[in-house]
Amino acid sequence: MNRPTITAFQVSPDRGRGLARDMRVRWALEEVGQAYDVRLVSFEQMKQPAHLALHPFGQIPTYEEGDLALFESGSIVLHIAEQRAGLLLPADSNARARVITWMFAALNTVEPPLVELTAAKVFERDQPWYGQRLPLAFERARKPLGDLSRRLGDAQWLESDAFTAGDLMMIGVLFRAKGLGVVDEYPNLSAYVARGEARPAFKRAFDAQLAVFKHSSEGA
Ligand SMILES: N[C@@H](CCC(=O)N[C@@H](CS)C(=O)NCC(=O)O)C(=O)O
Repeated sequence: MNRPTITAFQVSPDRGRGLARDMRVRWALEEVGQAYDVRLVSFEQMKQPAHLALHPFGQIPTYEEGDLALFESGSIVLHIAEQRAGLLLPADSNARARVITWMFAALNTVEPPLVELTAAKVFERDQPWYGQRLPLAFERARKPLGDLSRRLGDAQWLESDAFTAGDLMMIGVLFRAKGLGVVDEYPNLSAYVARGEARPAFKRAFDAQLAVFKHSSEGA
């Protein structure tokens, strides 16, 4: 693999709490032991043609490696996992398909209502219908979380005894939602997230994104 370059916020609105989606890409790179470079972009730069050529929706993260340019954290993590077979994706093709299924479940089933709940709590607070909307948003987030909690049960990881890209993506999604006060209604999910956070690769990724924020705020 050529050394990749990813993009991240120049000044992350989360103040280095690891909530921006470059975190899961950094984590995957750390898990497979791939060194990488980071290009920091401002909100203004993200909407300029140069960045839009890489990311049609004007967001981070992006991923460049030789001739390849990717956007979407799920696609990027899958690509990284595929480059180093056996580390984040099992060799057996059925097991691999199951892991990829969990990646889709994380991004397609679990994350959307959590993003909606975040939007409700953060951006809709001043709306006259906020009081009615909030409980609905909580209920919608609880449905997939409750189902996931039942499925995970007492298991360490989703598919087998080994941590996979499915866990990385699911924990990446749940980790972002920790502050919403809904994931912690499910103690086994909180413990699952904590197991992910305890991984040395997670810590290295977290520290790297925090260092960017500290550096940017020192310069401000
Ligand atoms: N589905 C995309 C979502 C990317 C996304 O929402 N990125 C956020 C940061 S976490 C962003 O760039 N926000 C700035 C903006 O939309 O202007 C992914 O998973 O990569």
